[in-house]
Amino acid sequence: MEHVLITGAAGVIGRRLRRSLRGVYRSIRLSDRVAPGNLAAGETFIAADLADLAAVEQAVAGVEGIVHLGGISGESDWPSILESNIIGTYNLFEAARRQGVQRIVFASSNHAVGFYRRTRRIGADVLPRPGSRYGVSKAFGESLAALYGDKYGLRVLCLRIGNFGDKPVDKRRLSIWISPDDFAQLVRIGLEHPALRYAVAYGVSDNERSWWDNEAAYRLGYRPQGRGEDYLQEALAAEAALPPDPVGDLFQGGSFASAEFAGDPEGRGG
Ligand code: 15L
Repeated sequence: MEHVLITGAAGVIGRRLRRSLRGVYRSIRLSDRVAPGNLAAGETFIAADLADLAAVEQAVAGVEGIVHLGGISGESDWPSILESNIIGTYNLFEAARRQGVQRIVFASSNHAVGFYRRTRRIGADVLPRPGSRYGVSKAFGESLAALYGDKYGLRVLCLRIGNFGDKPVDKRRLSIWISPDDFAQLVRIGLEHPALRYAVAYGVSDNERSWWDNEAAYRLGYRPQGRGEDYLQEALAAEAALPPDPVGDLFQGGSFASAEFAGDPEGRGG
């Protein structure tokens, strides 16, 4: 693995990942709609709108691996999700197939399973239970990844990312937080692990309160170093300042699941 493309490189995760991967691969191509101002040695930039298949094909040409972070990273209206996360993700996989790219790390999200209850401990093999239109688009991406893996032989790791950042910022994030270093470790597994074909794993650090059985990642050698509980007091203090969200508190997806929620939560969710 020498030539890698990061889509959505100007976003929060993309900016940190660039730092983590510096010097790891010979060349890193960045794509987004806007250029980052500070290209490092070994980095190049190509503008690409994910909705434009021809532009995406140009962006992926010549790389062996892609980290697909591009698209909308939160809830939005359906036309926007459709364009960026459904059509955009299709374009990315189809362009990769046409250009002979070997591997894709797909940034899925915990919101693909956001309507599981917090009382459940779930593995990566549960049925999708999205808590938002955004979550539906991530479940779609995981299905597309399976199709391109099984039919065309792409090697794909789908990461159901929890919450990426330096530390967990509230109570829910104590369960789902992932550190930038642990995330980079998972990305490298996706780009390099010789036995990887198609897998779904959780993008989460070693959190005591995790709701997820991340055996799929451990089997691939993932050894997370971050521990959400190290930030317990700060996270609980931040939680105290948040408005109450009794429905969100029931479900793993939190406010993504409770937004627009109609009716009684009794008997709802997985
Ligand atoms: C996500 O998928 C989002 O991209 C991120 O912004 C956070 O909101 C995160 O989930 C979360 O669940 O905290």
